[in-house]
Amino acid sequence: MPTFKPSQARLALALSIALIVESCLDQPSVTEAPHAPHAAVMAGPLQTTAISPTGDTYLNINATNNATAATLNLYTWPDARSANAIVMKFDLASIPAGSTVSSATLHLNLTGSDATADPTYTVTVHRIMNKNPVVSSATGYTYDGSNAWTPNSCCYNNIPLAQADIGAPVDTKDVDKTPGFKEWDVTSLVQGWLSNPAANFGLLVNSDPSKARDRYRTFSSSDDSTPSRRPYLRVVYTPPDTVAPPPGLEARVGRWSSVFPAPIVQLHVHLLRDGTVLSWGLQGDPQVWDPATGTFTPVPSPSLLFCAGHTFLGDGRLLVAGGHISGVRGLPNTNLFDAATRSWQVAPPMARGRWYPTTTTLPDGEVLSVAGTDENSTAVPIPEIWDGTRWRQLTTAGMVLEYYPRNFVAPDGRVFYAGEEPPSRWLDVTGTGRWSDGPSRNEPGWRSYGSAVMYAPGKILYAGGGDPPTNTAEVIDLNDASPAWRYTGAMAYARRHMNATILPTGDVLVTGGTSAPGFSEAAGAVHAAELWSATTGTWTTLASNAVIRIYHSTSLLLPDGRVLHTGSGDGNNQPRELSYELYSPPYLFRGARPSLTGFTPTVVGYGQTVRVETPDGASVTQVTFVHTGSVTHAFDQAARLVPLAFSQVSGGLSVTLPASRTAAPPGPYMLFLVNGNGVPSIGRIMLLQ
Ligand SMILES: [Cu+2]
Repeated sequence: MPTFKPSQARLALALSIALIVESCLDQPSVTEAPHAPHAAVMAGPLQTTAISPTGDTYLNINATNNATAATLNLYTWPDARSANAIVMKFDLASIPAGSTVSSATLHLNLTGSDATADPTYTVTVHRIMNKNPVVSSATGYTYDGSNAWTPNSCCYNNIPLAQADIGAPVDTKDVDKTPGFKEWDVTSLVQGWLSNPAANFGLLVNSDPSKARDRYRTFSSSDDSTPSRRPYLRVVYTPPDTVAPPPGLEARVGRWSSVFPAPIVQLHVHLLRDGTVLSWGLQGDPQVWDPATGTFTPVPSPSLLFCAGHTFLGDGRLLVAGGHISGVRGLPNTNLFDAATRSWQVAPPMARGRWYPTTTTLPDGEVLSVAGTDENSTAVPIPEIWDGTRWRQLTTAGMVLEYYPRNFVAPDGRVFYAGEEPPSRWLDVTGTGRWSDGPSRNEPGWRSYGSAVMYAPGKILYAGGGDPPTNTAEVIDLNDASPAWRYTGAMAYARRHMNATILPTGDVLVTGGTSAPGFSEAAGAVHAAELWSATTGTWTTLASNAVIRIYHSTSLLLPDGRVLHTGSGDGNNQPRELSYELYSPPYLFRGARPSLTGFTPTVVGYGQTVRVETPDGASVTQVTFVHTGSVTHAFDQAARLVPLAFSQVSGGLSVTLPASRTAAPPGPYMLFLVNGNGVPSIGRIMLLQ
């Protein structure tokens, strides 16, 4: 295996820059209307599914059946009358009987609106009762081609539109004219259908009977030629306990959810303090996604955040350093996102622009920003430090590094650069800064677009990367007197553009990426997830996801123990994957999870002891603190795991929070209880300050 010389390395860097060509497709962005969260995530193996209609149509005031139309129409005509109504039917057979439905939402993609100045149109969703319409023949006159919907004179000119055979609205939404998915809460409807399938006659989406004539809204139907625009029902449910099947397949390989639409390519993803997920890509506004409801809410940013660096501050805000001008030209901008207000704050910029920098929260709460290319596409050698108010330069620490360096705070307080190039390095951030040489990895090539995590204080796993990609992985323990890289087990698949995600147990999940040589080749896409055991150093191959996720793919641990896997595209002329998937690791199928009951503080201090209420304290073998993730380009710039000391006390556990700021730099962490079966509780997010 040839060793890279610096000149070759620079050539490789230039080549990879040349290959990073962002696409500028002129497509409307798809957004979803804001929606109030209503269902807490439940304990147990929570399942999420997207159910397509078995049939959909709209009723007009004539005898025409519209079941094969590409649209679903709502129309007011004449004044203050519903001329159209949408009828949809869903088969819930894929949800096991006895499941508990925690939320169900109807998603319809708005494609057209009347041209009046009136911005709103009120759309209601109703249960269909009494008559069971046949979608393929239902019209405004009849429900099945032979029998009247209703004989009464409910409607204009005595024209029935099923208006007498529907229940009260289960949800009412003012639908504005912004194209994209809109949603209605139909939880009660789906709960009713599940408990009594014989009464599932479908639902009716009604026009606004308060408007003047010719107001309308048009949505995509199941016959739309683009699958991602079609309507669906999103159902979150918990199967009955008796269904839990260890030692079944899922207890060994986990389970992937259906594929859900996303309004943007989620190539930067961050778990916020309130359990929601902030994401952005090249095109469209940043979005906040609520895992409890599946809702996306746009949060437009002050400047283009694509290709920035990002990490969390001690106060829980996300700091975003840099951004995108074009090509490899970076903005110097500093933006802060506050989850509490869902708003951005603009802060003083860095000295130079940065495109593809890495930011690292330091033990004292300051933030280091390293590498990237500036406004003129020139590599930025001088690191900068954010002190909470402004940036200062580490003028004696000049070093040109590859994009998105894999940097970590080490136990001695220095910053350890693990790669991508084979020699690792140390950065002393005191004073004006100083670099020193570190040990070289064993893998001779660069681990470009491989993924590295600090899975325990001072302990780093660096897996995959390179071109051609490698399946090897290496570990280093920075607590050793003379730290040295050594090989750990190799993955089943070589990968680059994959993501390593620390799980609550301390094991590391790897998702996505490609095995093929080249910058990002779909032909080599890896769908199987793999799990690395921190105790044995071996890998287990897990279930496979559906979508090709390579360059610009991301993965993020959620508080409920599932992993969000999304992104791919918005660059390198690759397909823009406007979708996400959710992975339930095997631990969610290995019996009951420890429950955290009662209050836990949202802000905690170093060395503090916290009493955690749980009825399952006796079964808990591990308590962990996992930093909330801030992920892009195959690297989480924030996540690390810190094991916590604990003892049994009456009614729960006494947990001691980290005393060391180098082991656990300030910021938001998830507290997990893990039992002897390796099953984690739902995480509680708290700010360590
Ligand atoms: Cu990129």
